[in-house]
Amino acid sequence: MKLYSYWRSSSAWRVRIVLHLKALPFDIVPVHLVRDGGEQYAPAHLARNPMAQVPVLQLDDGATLSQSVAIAEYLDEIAPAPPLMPRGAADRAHVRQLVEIVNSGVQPLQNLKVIRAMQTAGGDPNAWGRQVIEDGLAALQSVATPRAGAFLFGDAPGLADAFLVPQLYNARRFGCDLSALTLLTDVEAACTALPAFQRAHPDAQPDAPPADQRTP
Ligand SMILES: N[C@@H](CCC(=O)N[C@@H](CS)C(=O)NCC(=O)O)C(=O)O
Repeated sequence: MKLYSYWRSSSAWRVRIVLHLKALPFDIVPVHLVRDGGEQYAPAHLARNPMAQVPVLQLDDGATLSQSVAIAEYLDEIAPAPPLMPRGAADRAHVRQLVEIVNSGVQPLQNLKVIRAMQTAGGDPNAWGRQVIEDGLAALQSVATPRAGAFLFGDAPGLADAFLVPQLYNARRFGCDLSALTLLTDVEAACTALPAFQRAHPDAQPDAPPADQRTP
């Protein structure tokens, strides 16, 4: 499989976490989201994903999949071990709820396209991004708390954790106050100790620029 990815894309990072948790072999194909106006707008990439976004997973038969939730659930179905979703319907819905708080309630409000549009309109994209992330993560912690263990759901890493960790990275880039979100940062610490999460980190990606050339 090939993963069209950008080192700092939180959505591509989710999929990298899942691929590494499942120990599935894959090659990274970098798509630079900033250089030359953004390689996501190149015709070849638009053919893979008309949304002009990463991630895109190309399967061995050439078929392509976009949308990190769909990709992650596909991977969980073709490679069931270790499972990233619980078994019972109510527990599965609970985990999907956590995933969607990040996937549809936070990240789309602070993605590159929104931030650029807000800059063009003369708004304050940093204040906006900070607010939507702080609000969303507070909600995530509140909903997760009753069923959390060492991870967001129970004591094994799962799909919700793959969405949490990249979002916390974005939160720090926006200067969010995470001091009250101790469940989330404790879970992040548990994730960060795992090799799969370490290998998926932006700094470990082949397209990560040298450390002295990275913007904060
Ligand atoms: N819902 C999509 C979101 C994908 C997304 O927002 N990707 C961002 C990077 S994290 C992107 O490619 N942005 C390019 C742009 O905004 O121009 C998913 O979960 O895969």
